[in-house]
Amino acid sequence: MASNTAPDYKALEPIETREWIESLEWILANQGSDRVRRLLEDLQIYAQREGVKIPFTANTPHINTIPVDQEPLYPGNRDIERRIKSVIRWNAMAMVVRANVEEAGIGGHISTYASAATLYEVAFNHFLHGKGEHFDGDQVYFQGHSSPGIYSRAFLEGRLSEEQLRNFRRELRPGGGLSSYPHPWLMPDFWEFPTVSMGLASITAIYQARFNHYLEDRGLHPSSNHKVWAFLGDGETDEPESLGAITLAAREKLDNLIFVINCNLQRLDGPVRGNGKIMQELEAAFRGAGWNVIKVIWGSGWDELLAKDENGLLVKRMGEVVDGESQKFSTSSGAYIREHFFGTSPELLALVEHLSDEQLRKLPLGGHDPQKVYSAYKQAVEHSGSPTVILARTIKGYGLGETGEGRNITHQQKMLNHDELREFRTRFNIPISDDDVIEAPFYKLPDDSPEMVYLRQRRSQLGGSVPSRGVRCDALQMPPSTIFDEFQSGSGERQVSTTMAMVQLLSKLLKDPEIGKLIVPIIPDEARTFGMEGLFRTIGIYSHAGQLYEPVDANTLLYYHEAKDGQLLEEGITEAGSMSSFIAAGSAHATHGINTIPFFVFYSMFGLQRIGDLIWLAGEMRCRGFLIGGTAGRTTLNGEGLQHQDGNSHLLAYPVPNLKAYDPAYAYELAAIVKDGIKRMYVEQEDIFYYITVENEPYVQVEMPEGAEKGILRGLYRVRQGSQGVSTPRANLFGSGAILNEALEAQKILESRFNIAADVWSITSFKELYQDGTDVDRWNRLHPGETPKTTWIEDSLDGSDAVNVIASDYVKALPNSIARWFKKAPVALGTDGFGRSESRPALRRFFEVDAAHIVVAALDALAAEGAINVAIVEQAICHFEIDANAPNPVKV
Ligand SMILES: Cc1ncc(C[n+]2csc(CCOP(=O)(O)OP(=O)(O)O)c2C)c(N)n1
Ligand SMILES: [Mg+2]
Repeated sequence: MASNTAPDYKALEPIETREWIESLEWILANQGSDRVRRLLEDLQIYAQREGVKIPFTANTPHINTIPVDQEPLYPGNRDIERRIKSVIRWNAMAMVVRANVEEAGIGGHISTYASAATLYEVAFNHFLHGKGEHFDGDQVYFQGHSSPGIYSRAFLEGRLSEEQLRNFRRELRPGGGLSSYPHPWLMPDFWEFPTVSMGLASITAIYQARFNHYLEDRGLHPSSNHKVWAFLGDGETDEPESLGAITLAAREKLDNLIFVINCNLQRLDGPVRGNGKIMQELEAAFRGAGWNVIKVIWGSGWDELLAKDENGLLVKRMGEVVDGESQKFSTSSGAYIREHFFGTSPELLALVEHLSDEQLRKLPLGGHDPQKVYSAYKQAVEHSGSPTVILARTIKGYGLGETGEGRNITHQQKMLNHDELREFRTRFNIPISDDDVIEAPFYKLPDDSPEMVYLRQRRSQLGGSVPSRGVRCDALQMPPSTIFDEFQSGSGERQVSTTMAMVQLLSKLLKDPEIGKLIVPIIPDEARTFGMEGLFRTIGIYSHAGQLYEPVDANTLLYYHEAKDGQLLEEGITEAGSMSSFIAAGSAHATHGINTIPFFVFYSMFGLQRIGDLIWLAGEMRCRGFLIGGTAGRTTLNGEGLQHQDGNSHLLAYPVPNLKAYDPAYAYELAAIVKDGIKRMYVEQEDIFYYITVENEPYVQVEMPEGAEKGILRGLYRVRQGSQGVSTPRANLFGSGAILNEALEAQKILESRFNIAADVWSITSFKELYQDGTDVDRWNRLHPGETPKTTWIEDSLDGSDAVNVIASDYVKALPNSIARWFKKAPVALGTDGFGRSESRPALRRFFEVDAAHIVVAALDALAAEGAINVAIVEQAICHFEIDANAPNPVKV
């Protein structure tokens, strides 16, 4: 009788699984792995369509990505390389220890380079290309805190003197010193990329790699096989900029880009992921984004154990240990490792029973094993179609002995005691005697030693030393002045905003046969906001892939035109990414020997405020170019509301030493500033860059007054003189940007209604005036017996006795910062406070920068010195319907 119970499927499972595996085995044997992969994909699609939920995993097992049998032969002499590396390790450590013995608290890092030495040395000996005669070389971003190791190698290569090493972090000493971190401003022949503000190396390296393609695709630079290498810390990857642009790198197929992440599992305070696994987390993120991920976890000593691990228990154990525990194993005895790592199962214990505790303790990690590191680098440079990230497992403070290796305090360690110095010396075999070692002397290999011969030969084969920076391009010729001159005659009746003028000027520059092609317009998804969409068609949007689709607006004049040789970098909504493009283009004079001229146009509120650290980096890196802050001015950008309304950026521009900042009111001011910028940066090769705000309020652009150019550039000039009646009280009204119009209106009111003559002045740059003033003050202070110099403000005002009122669309700190050079302290009007969505007149009334407030401020100043009656001020307040008891806008 047939049973009506269902078959026991559970019991059948092993048979069923076996059958499937056998089928796969047959296909694998007869048709290869590709067919198996496709079959599995088909199965997956089928299952998914039938509603089977397949959990996503972007991870591979926690073992090396490259199987042992696919490792290439190591091409160099490992013994010699180890000896070189040992000496570099020693000097790097000695540099920090000595600096701190001499001057307690001078700082420096030992443990970062100690963990990364093999990662760097394999690269230096086999991969990093210098700037040979016909080759740009690789662009290498060194982890900032590993700088002692990089200096130490340069010392061995004979590029730095012992005195310089002794002066690590003592840059003001006679003979010069070494800056703490990579810094092209301070060491312009050495460092190329400032990296120590964590996260910025990653994003700038990505855009650098993309910019290299851009130059090649546009025919500005011959194609080359140089690579961009970024050495990063695992803790550093928590910075949003570290991972924020990795999808772009994959999308753009940047196979010229290699990240090496030093996974020592530690950051400054402790473990990066005590309760998790940072390498697995990063693997998933990078694989998910489309990168080629190479994990280098285990050193060669583990190979035989993994080969014997037939049932996968060891791999499983490797995968389940959290990083906090791994860190503990890296500092523990062999007995502890045996008990706690392998002791979880008898099979695992059996796997290592032939190894002594000492051998167990010394099982190396992948990032300290040159063979494993070499294999990863080789695969990375040969890989095509996507960027590569190498995740290399190391120990923080490797070689620093029991107190330094893998401890949570290791990041801060600056000193070694005598025993530790001796131990370090012995471990790395440095020929320094017991007595001498306590001084931590620098050690130099004899010039004719096999190590030095090898080192020189390797570097010369790879095209010279790295890092190395230099400017290798000729100055540009100045474009014809007609491009700029036509802005001097004004716009007639037409109302034009400075943004429109900027776009016109840019279009003219783009058409110039000499410099046009060198201009790199960069926009974070705001072309239409600034009226720049015309550029889509005229110069094209850069896309390495060209345009693979017919754009929806193909039948219109200004269609969205992507092209492989497109000139415009339309970056999407990423100010940080756009700024990174600016940095790549703005430093191409040094990196590639090309004078590209970036114009990065953005919402001014999302510039210095949002990406100030990248702008600071651009300064350190001696970048050149124009940052154009569009829709600027807290009351000029009306309607948008508080997040967009910028009244801050000009103040934030103050601290960046080589950034010039201008807030022009008129098209001719703008043209004069850009013209001067091109001359200074590209003809005279000054390492400065520009921040210029432009605004979206249309008004009649007037003609340039005779001889105004000098004042425009220096920050202040007179726009309109008041009537010359000698007896009337006088006022000087200063305006900046669009608020200049309010000052002009105030002038009319003062004269017609109150019979007070006023001169109107345009302040094009508070920063220029401030720098000039402080510079003059300093000189006078240090030259007490000499005729004092005068400031541009004093020269311009020429002893004027008038009262002064300064109004801008920015915070009052700007006018107040220049107050001391006026004969009579100016009244500062500005837009401190959160913005509002409103009309321009309402906003200017609210922030007290409209013509009425300027008039009242001038009258009040005159009343205060007794030139007019107070009642006149009261009448004016009443007449303009100013609510004297309205709250201060900064408080509401
Ligand atoms: C933006 C920023 N924040 C903080 C620091 C301070 N800092 C310097 S090193 C460090 C820890 C670095 O850890 P990791 O990236 O893992 O590098 P490791 O030294 O371990 O290789 C920190 C927090 C910095 N340099 N930059
Ligand atoms: Mg770390």
